[in-house]
Parts: sequence; C-alpha cells; structure tokens
Amino acid sequence: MTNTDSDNSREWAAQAYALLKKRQEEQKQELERQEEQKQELERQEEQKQELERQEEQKQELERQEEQKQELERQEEQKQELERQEEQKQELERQEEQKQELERQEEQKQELERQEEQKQELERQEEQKQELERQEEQKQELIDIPNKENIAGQSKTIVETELGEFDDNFTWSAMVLAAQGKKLNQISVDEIDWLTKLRRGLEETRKGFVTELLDKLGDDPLTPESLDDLETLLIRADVGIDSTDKVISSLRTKLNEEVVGGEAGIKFLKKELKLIIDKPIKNSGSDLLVPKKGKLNVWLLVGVNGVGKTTTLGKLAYLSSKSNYKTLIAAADTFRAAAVEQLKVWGERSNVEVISNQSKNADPAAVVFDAINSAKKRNVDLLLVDTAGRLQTKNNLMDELAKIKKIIDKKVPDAIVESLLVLDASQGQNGLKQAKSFAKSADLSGAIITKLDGTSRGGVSLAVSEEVNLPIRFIGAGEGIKDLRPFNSYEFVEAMLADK
Ligand SMILES: Nc1nc2c(ncn2[C@@H]2O[C@H](COP(=O)(O)OP(=O)(O)O)[C@@H](O)[C@H]2O)c(=O)[nH]1
Ligand SMILES: [Mg+2]
Repeated sequence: MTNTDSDNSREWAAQAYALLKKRQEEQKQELERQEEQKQELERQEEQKQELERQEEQKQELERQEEQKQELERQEEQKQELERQEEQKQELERQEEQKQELERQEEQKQELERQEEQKQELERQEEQKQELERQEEQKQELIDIPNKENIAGQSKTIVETELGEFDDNFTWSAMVLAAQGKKLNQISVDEIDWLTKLRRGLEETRKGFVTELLDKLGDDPLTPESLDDLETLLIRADVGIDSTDKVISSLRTKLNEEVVGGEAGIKFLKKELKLIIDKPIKNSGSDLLVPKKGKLNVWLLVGVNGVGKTTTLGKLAYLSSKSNYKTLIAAADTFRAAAVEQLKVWGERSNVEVISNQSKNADPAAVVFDAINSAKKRNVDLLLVDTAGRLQTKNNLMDELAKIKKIIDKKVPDAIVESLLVLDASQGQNGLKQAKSFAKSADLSGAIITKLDGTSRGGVSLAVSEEVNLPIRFIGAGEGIKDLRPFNSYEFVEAMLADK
C-alpha cells in the first residue's frame, strides 16, 4: 500500500467513521425522540387514566348526591305521613267532641221535652176543664135560644169564642146533626169552624147560589135555567169538566121528570159531592190521618205564597192536639225568613222544628236530620215544609225527588204523603199549577187554602175532577185553628147554603 493509498484510506476511514458516527448520532437522536414520544404517550396515557379516575369520582359523587336526595325525600314522606296521622287523630278527637256535644244536646232536649210534656199535660187538663165548662154553657145556649142571654154568656168563654146564636150557628148545628152527630159529640171548635167556612165561602156563594135562586125562583127547572146554571158554575171556577158533568146529569133528570127549584139545588149538591168524593174514594181512605206505629211523612209542596208554611203550622197544631207525636222539618232553606216563621208556629203548638240555619243549606240534608230525630223520638208525623220558587221549577222538582229518595232510603216503611197546597183565590191559575205539579211530582193529595174571602171556592171541584187529587184539608183563615180535615158534605153545604 502506498502512502497515498494509506492517506486515502485514512481519509476514507475518517469519513466513514464520521459518517457512521453521524449515523450513530442520528440513531441515538432517533432513539431519544422515540423515547420522548414513548414518554409522551405514557404521560398522555396517565392523563387519560387520571381523567377517567376523575370521571369515576364525579359519578360516585353524583350517586352519593342522589342517594342523599332520596334519603331526604323519604324523610319528607315520613314527616308527611306523621303529619297526616296527627291530623287524623285531631279529626277523631273533634268527632268525639262533636258526638259528646250532640249527646249533651240530646239530653238537654230530652229534659226540655219532658218539661214540655208536663206543661202540655197541665194545659190539656186545663183545656179539658175549660171544654167541660163550655159544653155546659153550650147546652144552656141550645136549651134557651135567647139572643141577649147568650151574647152575655159567650164573653166568659176563653178558648174559642162561640159567635152569636145566629144563622151561622143554626146552620152549623144542622150540618153536624145531618151527619148523625149527637149533641155531646160536637165541640165549640167544630161550630166555630163551620161558621168560618160558611162565612168564607160567602163570596163564592154570592155570585152563584143567590143568583141561581133568583133565576130559578120557585118554578121548575127549564133548559134555559140550565144554561144559566152552566155559566154560573164556570164563573165560580168549578171547571169545564165538572160543569159539563153536572149539567148533563141535570138535563137527563129533566127529561125524566119535573124538577122544582129546591129539588134542583138538592140534586146539584149531590152531583157536586160525587165529583169531590171520587178521588177520595179512589184513594181508599176518607180521612187522611197519620197511621200509628209508623213514621208518617207529609211533604207540603206548592208555589210561593200559597200558604204552605202557614198550613204546616196549623197541621202541627191539629196533629199534636190529637196526641200524635209531631216534628217539623224546615226544608224551605231558600227563604231566610221561612225557618223563623216555622219556629213561631212550632212554639204555638209545642212542636219542635228541625232546621239548618246556614245559608243555602241542602233541603235534603235538613230532612235527613229530621228523620234521624224522628226515629230517635218515635215520632208519628213528620211535617216537611218545602221551597216553592217557580222560576226554577226543574230544580224544585229535583229537590223534591232528592228529599223523597232520602226518605225511601232511610225509612223505607214510612208512609209518605205529598200534599199540594193550592190557593183558592188564584182560581184557574191555581189549577194550572196543580196540573203542572201533578205531572212532575208524585202527588197524593191537595190542601186548599184561603177559602175565606174568595169568590173562587169552586176551584176545589176542578181540582178533584181535572187533577184527580183527593182534597185532604181546607184552610179558611190565618189563625192556628183555621184548618180542618176536608169534609165534602160540609164543603158543598157551605158553598150552596141558601142564605
Ligand atoms: N186569608 C188567608 N190567608 C192565608 C191562609 N193561609 C195562608 N195565608 C196567608 O198567605 C200568606 C203566605 O203564606 P205562607 O204560608 O208564607 O205561604 P208559602 O210561601 O206557601 O209558605 C201569608 O200571609 C199567610 O198568612 C188562609 O187560609 N186564609
Ligand atoms: Mg213558606
């Protein structure tokens, strides 16, 4: 090898060395880069894991938070249940207190009732003595028909003032005698009532019988006088059906025989009585009286102002005086004054009134309470006053239906009477009401009021014929005794009395 060669080789080697060194250096650097990248990746991996850990911790915290909230919710529910339990106990306590108060109230009422019964017995004893005194006086009146004497004596009668020994007295006594009553069976009240009835029907009679008698005179009836009679009957509100019936019977009779004026009136009375009696006979009982041993419930229905409340007061008096245990339910909750009005009537006849003073109380609820009291006290007759506003007739009918439902449910074996109260002075208008009520309410009878001082007493006949309702009571005045069980004989006699 030459020097040059060797120099070249050396240089080459140096170059190779340098190249290798550089490559080595580069590889090293490459390795370092890779090492760094690896470390970088490891760092990232750690960070990722760190993030995941944090995420898990966060979720764990959230889970704990939820559990905490769940526990709080449960705690609240528990407290709520405890509160409800306390309220329940409080209500039970109040209920017990209420029952205790009711018990005390009942005891108080029982004591009051006993006191009232005692007073009532004393009063009855006094009345009995009074009646005996009156009976003696009456006997004297009948024995010595001397007007001055009687006027003087009658002043001493306290309970019912017997009027003078006049036409009315004679007529009343005759009507009673014609029904087979003995002297010792008649009372001052009866005479007094018949007198009132006859006086009451005076207006009806005036435009009717007086004119009729004038027209008929003493001559026999003629087809023309039948036409007059027809007009008079219609004018007295007897109604078209009843009038037709009476006139055609009279016409048939006329075709068969000669009928004088007096006989004509007699026949007319008989025909009118037949018409009035028909629904009464159909009902199966001549007289409406409470059946003993059962609860009798009489509902008084009818439009405003016809006299329901007044009639109920009078019925309470009649009933308690006849020794029926009586109770009043003030189910006209619509008129604020109605309850007060009833209480006054209740006091007069010593009959308790069940009411609910709160405004717009439910009438059926009042009846509910009244039935409870009636059952507890063995009441014979429960009288129910109802509202009569005409504007909302459907509501009214709903209310009545609801009341009846309560009665059916609570006392299925009660004897229920729905009595329509009619104001005679309203004539044909009253009849229209009767028809519309009869359609929607299940009626069992009628009560005619205000027969005093009206010329339309004849409407009673139309009620019997056209609505087919038995008339059960009639009222002729505002006093407590101005209502009596209806008696067709007395009524027709009073309507056609010939003076
Ligand atoms: N003259 C007379 N007035 C009566 C009779 N019945 C009731 N009244 C009067 O009629 C009015 C209305 O009576 P009320 O009982 O309040 O009627 P309700 O709305 O049906 O309860 C009152 O002034 C009563 O005094 C009656 O037979 N004769
Ligand atoms: Mg009333």
